Amino acid sequence: MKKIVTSFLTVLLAASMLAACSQTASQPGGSGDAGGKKRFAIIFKNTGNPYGEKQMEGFKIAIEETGGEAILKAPDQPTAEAQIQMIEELISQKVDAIAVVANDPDALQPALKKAMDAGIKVLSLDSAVNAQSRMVHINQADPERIGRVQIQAAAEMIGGKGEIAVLSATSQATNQNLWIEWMKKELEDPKYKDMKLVKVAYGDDLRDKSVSETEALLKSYPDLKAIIAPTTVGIAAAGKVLTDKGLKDKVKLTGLGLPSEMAEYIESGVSPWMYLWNPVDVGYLSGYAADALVKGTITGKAGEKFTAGKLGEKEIIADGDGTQIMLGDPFKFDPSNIGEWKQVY
Ligand code: RAM
Repeated sequence: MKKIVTSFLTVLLAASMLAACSQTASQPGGSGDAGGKKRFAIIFKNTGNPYGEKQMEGFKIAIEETGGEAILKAPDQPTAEAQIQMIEELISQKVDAIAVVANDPDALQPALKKAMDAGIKVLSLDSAVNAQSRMVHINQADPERIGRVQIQAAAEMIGGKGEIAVLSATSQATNQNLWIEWMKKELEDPKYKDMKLVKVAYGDDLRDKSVSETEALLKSYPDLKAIIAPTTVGIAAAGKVLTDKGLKDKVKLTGLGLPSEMAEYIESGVSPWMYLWNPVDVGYLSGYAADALVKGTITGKAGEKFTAGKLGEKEIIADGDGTQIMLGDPFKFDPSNIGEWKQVY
């Protein structure tokens, strides 16, 4: 019996080695079985986030405009481990580029370095990986402006007085953590001396958790005057909780929201105004940057320029010890324009 099993395993092993060889042979230069097309992967933080879907949609449009094939991925949970597994799979599939919206700034480094060593072009967008793990980062807007403007908005909404809380995404999210750092710097200005940040809560960009974290904030801080949610999932969840509890006039809400999800709360006054950028464009710019990296038009160095389709010419600029490409400025959504924008994204 043992002999039969052993020889069966030997045959199986030989067959799988053959299969592996033929797979490698059919994927010269990494362009694989996409009919000679280059393959560009994007990995978002997690599934179930309409903002992420819009970003991936923009990436796909750009990749198709440039003649490539887009691979859209997102794990169920917003963890680094799940993204590492996806990166490993994409390395073995020999894709040409990987664009990642990181769930952790440092944890993806070994996997992304392995990808770059294998000749795969690596970039991050929206939520960055550290400078060693990428060739370039695609930034939606200046993090300082994004952070400061949210404190300025909350201060205006509550007359510069009272307790405020932040409802964020995950505790490891590079983008939200950077924005929160800038919020704290803005709060150091003496003009905010009567405002107090009592808590940063994490809803993990999961709808139910964001709802329960909002409820917990309201319970723990009965005098809370404002919630700042720098995440589209968080702000929509908080909007629903404040609406359901009839707290519109007691607790103000601002942050970063998707107009299509936030229109009802902007119109009702639960969130007097909020900010965002065009997530489709963040993905689109990333698609063109990935294409330029693969074609060798850019290598990720500051000063290099390329044409990003309908967005026109873009330049790579320094970002700490790495580089980035900036999309634009955060945009303010209020009752005067939300009706128009809710149709767009
Ligand atoms: C959520 C995600 C995303 C962030 C937006 C503002 O959708 O956390 O990364 O950029 O909010």
